[in-house]
Amino acid sequence: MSETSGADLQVLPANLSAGSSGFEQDYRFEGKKPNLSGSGSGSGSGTPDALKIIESQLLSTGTEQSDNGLFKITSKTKHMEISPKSKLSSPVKSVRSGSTNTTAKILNSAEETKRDLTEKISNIPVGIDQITEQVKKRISREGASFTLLVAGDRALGKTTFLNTLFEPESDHEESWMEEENRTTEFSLHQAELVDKDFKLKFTAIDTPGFFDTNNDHYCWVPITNYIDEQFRLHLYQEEQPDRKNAIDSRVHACLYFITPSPTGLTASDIRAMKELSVRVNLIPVISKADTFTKEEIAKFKANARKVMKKYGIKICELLEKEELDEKAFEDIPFSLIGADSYVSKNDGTTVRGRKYNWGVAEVENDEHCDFNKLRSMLLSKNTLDFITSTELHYEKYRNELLKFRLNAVTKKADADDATKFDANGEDNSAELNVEEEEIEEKARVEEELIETDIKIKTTNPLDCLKLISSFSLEEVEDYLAEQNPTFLQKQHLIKKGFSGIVAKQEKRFKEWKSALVQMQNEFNSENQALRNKVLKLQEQLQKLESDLEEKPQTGSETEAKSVFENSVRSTSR
Ligand SMILES: Nc1nc2c(ncn2[C@@H]2O[C@H](COP(=O)(O)OP(=O)(O)OP(=O)(O)O)[C@@H](O)[C@H]2O)c(=O)[nH]1
Ligand SMILES: [Mg+2]
Repeated sequence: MSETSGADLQVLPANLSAGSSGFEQDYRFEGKKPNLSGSGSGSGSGTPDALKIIESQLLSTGTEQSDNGLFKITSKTKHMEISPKSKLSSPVKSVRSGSTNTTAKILNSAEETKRDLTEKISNIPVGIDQITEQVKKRISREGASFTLLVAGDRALGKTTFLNTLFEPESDHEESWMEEENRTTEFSLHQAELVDKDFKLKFTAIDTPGFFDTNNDHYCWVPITNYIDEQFRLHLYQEEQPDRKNAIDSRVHACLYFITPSPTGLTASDIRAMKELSVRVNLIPVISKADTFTKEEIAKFKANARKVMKKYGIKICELLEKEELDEKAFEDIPFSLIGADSYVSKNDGTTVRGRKYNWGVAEVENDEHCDFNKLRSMLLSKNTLDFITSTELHYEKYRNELLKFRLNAVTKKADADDATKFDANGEDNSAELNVEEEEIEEKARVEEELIETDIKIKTTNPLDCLKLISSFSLEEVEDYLAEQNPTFLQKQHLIKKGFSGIVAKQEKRFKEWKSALVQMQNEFNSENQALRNKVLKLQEQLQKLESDLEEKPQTGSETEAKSVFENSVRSTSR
């Protein structure tokens, strides 16, 4: 992964403000100007106070804005009447050492004091309502940061969408087949949006199409790894003594580009969205909506929603809990048309869109696609909801990771105790060797560590912390690397390949062994035949010798005998 400024979104000096009037004038961009102006005819058009809405979201919890611009405190905020109570703290403390009578007296007087103070304070303009003003100021000072990631298969218009959102004019011909237009690595593009005194640091992350990951089954892994890594990074940063320079790179929303296939969602789409939806606010979008008719899009959407429900794919799962306007989700998956250039319509007006013989497919026309709805959801209406719900996703991840570390230590300690001493209490650690079954068992135990609820022996936070720290970060990283699905798949393939080689060699060995046995049998039978021949000859020789001993030998007979003996010897050899 690398961080690039990107050809599309080059960074401009901050003093180069974009636009010349109204909303545009109020924005200053570091990077290309985001397309927030809503110049089209859709519902998102004319959203000059896009960031104001974010600001109001930041302040919306239990507050509302009054006419004079100050913030009233609702019943929720009023609950913060803490000054009278805090003044009571010292009498309450003395109750512990005093008698029952004294306690009753103190409590009565405390009640009276509280009543008096409440009466007084409600008549004095203390200015508690100014807290909201303080919050507003703080948020204005600190701003907010929002990170959006785009994912999906190759050539679905991910980069074009980001360009459309940030509005750079395309300077290249449409030639996506050419290598240079393909996104081959994760690239981060940043822009600072400034609306009056509110700042939003917007980060867009472009990712390579799944086709380029060369692994159809686990196409989603690079994306989920990236999201998890940012959570871990945040967790590690939180543990640092100095967090001043900590960078929050967590992903707040993921736009998933669904393949516009006439047969509906593909298997890769389903697998990828299922994995993404448990980690991040997932917003599925149908790319290249201009390749469908209106009816087809409606049908595609309905079908996609049905399939997602069937497979348990939650759209912005945690965002849904934020008491949102239900309508916000009605159009999901949003249909999108991407175009990084302007075209002229028959009436002479220029719009961002794609020109065809039959007319123009407009990006910012609600009749043509949901670009405006998506933009307003991301950059104005729900920005803060995305940010706050990401905290919940992070909390879930953090909880699981810390629990895992804690449990791993507990289990490791138990396992050490169990394996180090056998039933007789004898140390057998020298005999331990890593067998394949053991590896499988290890994987099973590790799986269990995550899934089962932890039986932590201690509830003391300090002890917990000590235990967690004893499972080193290296061990965590090693474990996570080992659990990476692509790693497991590779491991499985290697194991399978290895087993194949072993089986092949075993077969060859068996064949070779049986051939050897056969050769040995043949040799033995040949040997036996020769031995029989020798025995026969020896018998003949003995017979001849006994015959010779009976009658005197002539010279030629002696010669014949020695020739015969020699031949017998050479045969037996
Ligand atoms: N018809 C149509 N074409 C589109 C649309 N959006 C993008 N395209 C075209 O599709 C091609 C691929 O667009 P990209 O934006 O490069 O797609 P990508 O998803 O970033 O591709 P990778 O980086 O390779 O994964 C380009 O030729 C775009 O002009 C759209 O909404 N409709
Ligand atoms: Mg791309």
